[in-house]
Amino acid sequence: MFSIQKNKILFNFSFLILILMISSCGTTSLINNSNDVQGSLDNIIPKPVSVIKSEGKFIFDYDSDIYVDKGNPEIALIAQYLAEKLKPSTGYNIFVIPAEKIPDGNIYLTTKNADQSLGEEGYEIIITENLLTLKAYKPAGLFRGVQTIRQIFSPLIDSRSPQNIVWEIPTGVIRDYPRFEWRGVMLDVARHFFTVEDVKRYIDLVAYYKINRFHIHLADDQGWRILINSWPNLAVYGGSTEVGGGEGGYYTQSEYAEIVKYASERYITIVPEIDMPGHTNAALASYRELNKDGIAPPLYTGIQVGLSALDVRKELTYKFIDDVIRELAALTPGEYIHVGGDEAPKVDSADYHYFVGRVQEIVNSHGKKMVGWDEISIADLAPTTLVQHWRNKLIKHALEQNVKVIMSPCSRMYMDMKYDSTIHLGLSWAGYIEVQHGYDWDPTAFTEGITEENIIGIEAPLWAETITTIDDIEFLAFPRLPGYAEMGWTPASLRNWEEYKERLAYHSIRWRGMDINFYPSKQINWR
Ligand code: TNX
Repeated sequence: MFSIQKNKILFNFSFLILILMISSCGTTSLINNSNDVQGSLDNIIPKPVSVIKSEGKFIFDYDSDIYVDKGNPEIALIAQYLAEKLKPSTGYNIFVIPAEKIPDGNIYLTTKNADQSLGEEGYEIIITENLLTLKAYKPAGLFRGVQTIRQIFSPLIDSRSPQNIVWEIPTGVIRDYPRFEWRGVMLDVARHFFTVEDVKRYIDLVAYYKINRFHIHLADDQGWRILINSWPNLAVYGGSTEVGGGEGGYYTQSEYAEIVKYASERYITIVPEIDMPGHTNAALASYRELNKDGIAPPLYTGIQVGLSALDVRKELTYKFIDDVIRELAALTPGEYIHVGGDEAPKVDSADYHYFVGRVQEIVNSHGKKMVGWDEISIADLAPTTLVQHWRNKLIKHALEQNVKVIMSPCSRMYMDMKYDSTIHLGLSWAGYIEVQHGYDWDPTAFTEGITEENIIGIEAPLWAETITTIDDIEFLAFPRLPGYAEMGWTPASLRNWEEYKERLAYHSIRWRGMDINFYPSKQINWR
């Protein structure tokens, strides 16, 4: 312990000189107004359930560390994540120290004596002049609380180079927990392929806003993106292109496992989707025996929908689905597998009904619960099945069956819709979605018949017909995504556009620090 502290002093001494040398350039480029450097309890997104401010200040300085409960490696990992987030901008060497007695001047993460009513993801932050304590009943709650800690520091905390400021935070108490259990984003890696690094970056960015589900759309007409050992051509051939004819790509099973692990370290559950019976051209092109007429179609690189369908009356189709779901289920610790089910005009309704029933049985037989888009509502659904609601028509059949709904209405939540007509990226078939239009509504007052108790949560999809890089992902997700995250987390009574847009404005300082390519909407007075 002594040598650690000594190293730290040496390290910080040299760092101090470095900071003095570069301090003037670091800070000024990120902020336009010197007041914006302050730490604050006022600009947290999603807005917490309760924030009580008091008069004092807690200072995190060069000899501050992060303390954790002894004998709890899971908490130590969460603390390490926080330390890594705080190191670049503070320039401090921050240690994670398990201990029973916590010295003043530090951050302390604990599950001891936590209030059970905080639930799986709730947390409390108690900031005194001496200590910043984050308490949660479960580690997931600590992880969510860590995002709040990041956000109550000066917005300069998110920059990647040392900033020469005093890292002070106002004292107070925050008590917080989510409104909905499911707070998701979806990324389409089928229309264009995104690398493991891109996906991890997006996961890390959404974690900042307390998102806890990452739905990954792994197969569509234009590409199959996950290697299935029992049907290797799906990925090797079916993954060899993308919209516009680029080279596409796919994840090996170990790459997929790496994504799952990266997400789980952020308390985010991966929900994989294999879309069927429509949206299956890549599979049909890879195995001619899956086609009704036994003839494989060519690969497809356009953006039309509704062109393909599995042969739902052929037994081999179900052998194929069983193999795919079995391999995917084995790689996926989360409870849910998404089977798409959208836009299958080539399958008549009797056949479609039969198909969804068979697929649901297969998913359940591998120990998973099924999710599908609105269209699956017309089939007989198991009580554990979820329907993802993207447009109006069919959801009433799901409500009659009492299954839970994930809200993703396209006219408000599709992040692939353009902000307005001037935007080069995105589509507009469901309308334009400016930042306010995305934020200023409530999921329980949107579709007739859907009330709070029907809803398990919300999810913001990002389809990838027009996007090809992580910069593009960021441009469509920011600044809309934080608004959806707040809709999923914060009680409806605390959400208000006029107040939200001020908080959002401050986050642009954070985004510049993190190098996020965001859309500078004119609806917001950016900082
Ligand atoms: C509709 S939403 C689709 C997708 C497209 C998207 C483009 C849904 C279930 N199906 O196949 O990519 O529109 O916005």
